[in-house]
Amino acid sequence: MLVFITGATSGIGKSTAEIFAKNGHHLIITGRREERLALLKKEIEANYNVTVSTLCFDIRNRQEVEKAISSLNENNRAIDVLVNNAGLAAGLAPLQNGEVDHWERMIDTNVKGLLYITRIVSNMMIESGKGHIINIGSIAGKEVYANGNVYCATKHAVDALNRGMRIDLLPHNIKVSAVNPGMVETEFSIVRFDGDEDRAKKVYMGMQPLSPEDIAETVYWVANRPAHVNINDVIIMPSVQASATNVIRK
Ligand code: NDP
Ligand code: 8X3
Repeated sequence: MLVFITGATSGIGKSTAEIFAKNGHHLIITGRREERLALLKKEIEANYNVTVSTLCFDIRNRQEVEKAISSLNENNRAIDVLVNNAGLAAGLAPLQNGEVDHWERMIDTNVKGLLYITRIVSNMMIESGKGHIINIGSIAGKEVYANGNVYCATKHAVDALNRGMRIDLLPHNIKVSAVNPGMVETEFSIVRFDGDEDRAKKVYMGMQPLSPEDIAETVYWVANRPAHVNINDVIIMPSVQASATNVIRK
């Protein structure tokens, strides 16, 4: 298979790239941090018998997205699986105090960026007559929590788009699935708190969060069901987390 993963420079996207490569699948990996993309390509190609293409772009910039994907050569155009993973939370504040810049960053990345990619790649899949899109949503797309307002809204949008694109792409033999995690320890909270690593650490204090590998294994499993089976939606949580805000800590 040829697997296109957005946001593969860290966290869930990076682990997803690793598990697909380990199982012999070729990759297209994307992100803004070019050195990390180059390093991951080097590591994967040294360890596994697969090819890795890197595309460095900001998913919020529609022209950059179009230019990057149109640069793919013929061998890299028959994409079997798209993992729409790139995304972020910025800030955790009551709506009335929220920073508009944070809102725009989340909406432009999590919703508009996902749409730009999906518009182009779904048409490539239609041309090849098959495909599978796996959207990384969140528990924040299933419920809302205090101060989560705009991040939750973007992930609710991903949830709606997941269902909408499944209907629209049904006649084209393209499966659409979502994996919605609870707390996963990645760079997510560091990004959310604008680089404040101490505050980010406290998010996972006294509890065992999911690892990015846990999510990658689930994405891999979803992508490898038989042709006649589609997994519509998965919610995956740490065992000590029952909802976005119900967490048992030691
Ligand atoms: P990380 O911060 O570790 O990874 C985020 C990835 O998204 C990076 O590779 C980053 O690449 C990429 N990305 C962010 N903004 C852009 C952009 N503008 N253009 C291109 N790429 C971008 O976080 P996670 O691995 O945790 O997050 C991955 C997904 O999982 C997100 O959609 C997140 O909402 C979701 N999620 C995370 C949970 C968690 O608790 N961690 C729980 C539920 C869902 P770069 O910076 O190089 O551009
Ligand atoms: C990330 C999970 O609960 O921090 O999507 O919003 S949460």
